[in-house]
This record gives sequence, structure tokens and C-alpha cells, in this order.
Amino acid sequence: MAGLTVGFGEYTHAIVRGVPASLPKDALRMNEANDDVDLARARREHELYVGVLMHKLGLQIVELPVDDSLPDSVFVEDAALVCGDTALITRPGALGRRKETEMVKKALTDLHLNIVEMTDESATLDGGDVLFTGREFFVGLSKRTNQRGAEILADAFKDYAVSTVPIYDALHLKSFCSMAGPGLLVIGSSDGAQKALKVFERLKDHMLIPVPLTQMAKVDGSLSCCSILVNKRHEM
Ligand code: CIR
Repeated sequence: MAGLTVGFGEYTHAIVRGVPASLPKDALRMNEANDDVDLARARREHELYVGVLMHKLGLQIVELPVDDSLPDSVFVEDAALVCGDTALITRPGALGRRKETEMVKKALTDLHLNIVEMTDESATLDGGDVLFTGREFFVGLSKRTNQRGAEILADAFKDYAVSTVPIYDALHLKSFCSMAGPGLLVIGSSDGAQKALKVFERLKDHMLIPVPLTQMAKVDGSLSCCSILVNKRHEM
């Protein structure tokens, strides 16, 4: 098996975008009953999240302008996939989210990444369905991401193997799993979340920073979806 990519898990920049006023009413959600999103609280939580990225993790923040015409635009992760020097601009599965890629593409271009665009009209891919382990990619085939999207990702990142994972009960692959560090994958579910917690507890040398995201969770958002992390260290 190939070794871990050099610099895996190290980042210098985080791209984020503020919470639009339209999120509470118009953001997509699997559970329509979640109609009580508190905008002010969502914004406070997002500010806290950005503060952690900036002050605790020491990342340079690239903040995209808030756009009220794009209710889901705080979830920047879905618009691009960055690995090394390459940024794949996605073709989000939800039609109403396609325009979100424009500002994200501009920010990644300004960071001098090599931009690859998913232009094939039969392809869809949300960044939330892409898990990079440092050795390989897993791509969730969900309501938002299809096989053609996974093939285009494989083509953009030829150095890595790409496997697909069918997703049934969740929005995205990363709705229930994520990389917690090099070689450490956490997988949640009501039972599994407890197990994952125990894994975290054993990692005494890892810093745990609690960040609430109670309001964005109501519209299927989670922590990783609110930023795109970039490593430009090699240029410094
Ligand atoms: C959506 O349904 O597209 C948004 N309300 C939530 C997107 C969350 N994105 C992510 O986890 N990567």
C-alpha cells in the first residue's frame, strides 16, 4: 500500500463563507420538520468555528462574501475538493447549489492552485461525499454524487486509488465518518458515535476543541462542511 501523502493533515488556509439570512427558511434539509433554525445563533456558532480555525489552529482565513441568494453557501466543502496543489471544482448534485462554486473557484485560483473543473453535464459530486485518507479516496454514491462524478475525481487525482461507497440513509459519506488524524477514521451512528468517542479519549496527545453547530445541523450541516482546508506550506 502506498505511504501517507507528505503533509497529510497539515493546512495553512481555510476557506469559509458566512451564514446567509436565507438559510433558516430556504436551506435544503432532509427533515422538513426542522423549521426552527435560529439565524443569530447559527451565526454565533459559525463565528466561533472560524475563530477556532484561526486562533487555535493558526490557519489563515479566506472569507468569501455572504450571499443571501445562495441559502446553502455556508457549506463550502461541497463546492471543491482540494488535494495537494490541485482543486477540483465540483458540480453539486442539488441544482440550486451550482452557483456556489463560482466564488469558491475564485478563492482557490487566488491561492494559485491548479484548477480542474467538473464540466461534464452527466456528472454530479458534492465534496461532502469525498473522504481522503492520505492514501486513497472514498467517494459516496448518494443522492448528490454519481458514478461519473467519482470517475472525474479519479481522473483529477490520478496518483490515488478511488473506491466508491453506496450511501443510503445519510446525505453524504462524511455525514457519518471523517478522518480524525493520519491513519484514523472515525465512523459515527448512534452506537458507533459512542465508540468513536472512546477512540478520541484514548488519544491523549490530541487536542479536543468542542465547537457547537446546533443550528446548521438542522439543515444537515456538520463541522467539516463549513470549510475547505488548503496547505500552501511548501511555498513559504
Ligand atoms: C444541503 O442539503 O446541501 C445542505 N443543507 C447541507 C450540506 C452539508 N454539506 C456537507 O456536509 N458537506
